[in-house]
Amino acid sequence: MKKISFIHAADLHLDSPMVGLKHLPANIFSRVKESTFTALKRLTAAAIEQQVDFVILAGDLFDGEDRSLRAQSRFRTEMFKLAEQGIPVYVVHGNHDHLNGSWVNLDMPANVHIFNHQVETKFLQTKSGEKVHLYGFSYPTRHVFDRKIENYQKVEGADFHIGILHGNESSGIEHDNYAPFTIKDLQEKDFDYWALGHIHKRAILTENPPIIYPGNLQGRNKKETGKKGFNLVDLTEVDAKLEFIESADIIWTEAVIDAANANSFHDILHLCQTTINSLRSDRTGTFLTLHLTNIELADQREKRSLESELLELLIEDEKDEEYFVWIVDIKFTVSRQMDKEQLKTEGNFFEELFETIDKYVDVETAVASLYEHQIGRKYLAPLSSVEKKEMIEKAEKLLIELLYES
Ligand SMILES: [Mn+2]
Repeated sequence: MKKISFIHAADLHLDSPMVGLKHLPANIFSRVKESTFTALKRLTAAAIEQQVDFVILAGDLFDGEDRSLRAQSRFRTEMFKLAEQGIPVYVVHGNHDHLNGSWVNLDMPANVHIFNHQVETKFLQTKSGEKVHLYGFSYPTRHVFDRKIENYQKVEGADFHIGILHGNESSGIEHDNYAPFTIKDLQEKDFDYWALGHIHKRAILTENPPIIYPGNLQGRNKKETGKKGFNLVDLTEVDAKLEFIESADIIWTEAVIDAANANSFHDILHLCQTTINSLRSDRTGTFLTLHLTNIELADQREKRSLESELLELLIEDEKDEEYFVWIVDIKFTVSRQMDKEQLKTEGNFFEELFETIDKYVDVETAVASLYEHQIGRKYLAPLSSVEKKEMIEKAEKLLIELLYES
């Protein structure tokens, strides 16, 4: 049976500046600066270990349109390793490393095949004789809003057809709508695999055929949480086998600690330490955003120590850890009751606000537009008094949070 194996990765963002991480100890800072390259090395090592037929990089290889020399040079070194093994690499450039940027060029070895700015087909015959057509294009400029998908046409004469596309699935509204497409568009092309890039969160849009966002190789900020890596793919004429391989050297994560039962600074410190140790990985560093909620410390001095000293204590022992859990951000929310008492002392406005809320009974009017909506009312049961009370409490909590932020 005909069979190919390859690695599909995207959004390497090599040499990403990792903004907002200035105050790290030197050794952790250099780990971060190095992390996108470490991830790439893990990819090439896996390609060699698995002896894949080829590698696909689906856009945003370089973080900046100037493609720093450091990034190009490191990339080139890794590509030479694959060249020595006879493993070709298929590259499209995306919105970050579009072709209109200006950079000092380092030539890549001949195993690196870069798609030009119009959709084109590249032909590969693998070592075992399978014929593959790869389709793709590189971004000519940063902003590509055209439906490039219309230019992808299956060309007969191959055993496998693989589309490479750096772009946005149209229903996704969180991201720049570059080279938009729908799942149906891709399915209609009758390809065997769609190697997507652009969205940094890993996603399998469909399994048959596989339409895949592998996510980025290394998270770059606190929004890019969780495991990061690439796909090892085995395709046969009848099915596809996907294996996700982790490549990130540092994982971003967040945790919420409910401190409602903590009666002292020491209790809270202990809670945090327990959480930190439970999050420690034995293979990567961890960057943690910590939310401490429902804090009810009555002692003002203990409360001040939370804001001024807790973080220092928690990170002290992490400086020399290879598998550190480093808190990059810590947020405190005091319990609602404490909050109200505190706020009341801050001004008449709050006292009046809470009085108004306590007297508020007319929930029906507030939700009238829902209950009068011709479709909505079919599905809605009348509100119980418990539900009404909950709604008022939630509204109050929301108000307090919004007022606190401002
Ligand atoms: Mn990207």
